[in-house]
Amino acid sequence: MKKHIYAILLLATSFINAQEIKWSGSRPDGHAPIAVMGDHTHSKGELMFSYRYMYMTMENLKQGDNDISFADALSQYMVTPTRMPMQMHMIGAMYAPSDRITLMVMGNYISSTMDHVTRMGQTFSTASSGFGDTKIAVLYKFMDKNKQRMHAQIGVSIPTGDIDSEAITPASQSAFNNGMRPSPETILPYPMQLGSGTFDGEFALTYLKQWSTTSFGAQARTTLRFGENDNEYTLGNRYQLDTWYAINATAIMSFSARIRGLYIEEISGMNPQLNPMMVITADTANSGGTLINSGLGVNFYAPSGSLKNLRLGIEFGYPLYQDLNGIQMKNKESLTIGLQYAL
Ligand SMILES: [Cu+2]
Repeated sequence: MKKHIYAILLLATSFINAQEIKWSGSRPDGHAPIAVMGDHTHSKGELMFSYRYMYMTMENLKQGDNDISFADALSQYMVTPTRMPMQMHMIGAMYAPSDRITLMVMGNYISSTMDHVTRMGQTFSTASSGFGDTKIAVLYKFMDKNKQRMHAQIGVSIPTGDIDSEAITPASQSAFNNGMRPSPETILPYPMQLGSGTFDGEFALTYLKQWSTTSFGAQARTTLRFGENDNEYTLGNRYQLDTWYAINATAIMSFSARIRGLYIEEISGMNPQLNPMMVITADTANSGGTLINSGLGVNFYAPSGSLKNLRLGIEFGYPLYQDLNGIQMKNKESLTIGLQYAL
């Protein structure tokens, strides 16, 4: 009898130990700061839905890493943008057919406006909105021990976003009035288009580590564009490295700090409908660069009760460094708010 109790106790302790040394998603920092995508995998049979709202804004100009004035830009171009706020709604779903494999799909709706000033001092705005590119991906978890996890992502971005968004500008309106154009609308420059127009590969590698009340994560991610789109250009490849650190303040709330390094290549080719002398954003030399962004966030997680497995993440982003090719608008603050619900 004594022997049996001994055996049961031994089994129980080893079970508890095994539980303790595994990484756990059931804590506020079990998900990365909300602006990080594809940061976690799921256990077999789990289904998760997510909604993210993202607000980003760009304002004023930079040439390389120096601030420049609108007058400087207007000595080379007819028009310069002054401000571009962008909003994005992202709907995603994740499903794990096994403990190792999680499938992911994400769609988004984008709306942007761009304010401009012309060499003559006239101001005007353009806007575009619609569905962006659709992303599908497979996450493969290949390490899960000592409170560490690693997974790889292989994904593809399907070009469902419009690359022919149009708007009326003072120049296109006057050309139309003079009978030089069939319509007063003209195609918008590269940053105002909603998709890449190409099938893009998205690959990522994520490392996660937990301690009793804190955690660390790192993710390397790249977007590689394949081929040329119907408008004869290809957006630049993206290379991104995120690292973050989080502290669980309570069982339902964690705080996080994140740093992202981002390298974006220049657009190759050019849309023949765009005149690169007209506006900064229509010149492909003014695309791509190196950026370092920071993020401060908070995650809320309901471990039990009627809201069990519901998460809310909020992250405020702030650029620390930007070295942009040619002349481009400066990246400013961003805000990401997301809800995630697992079944
Ligand atoms: Cu998920």
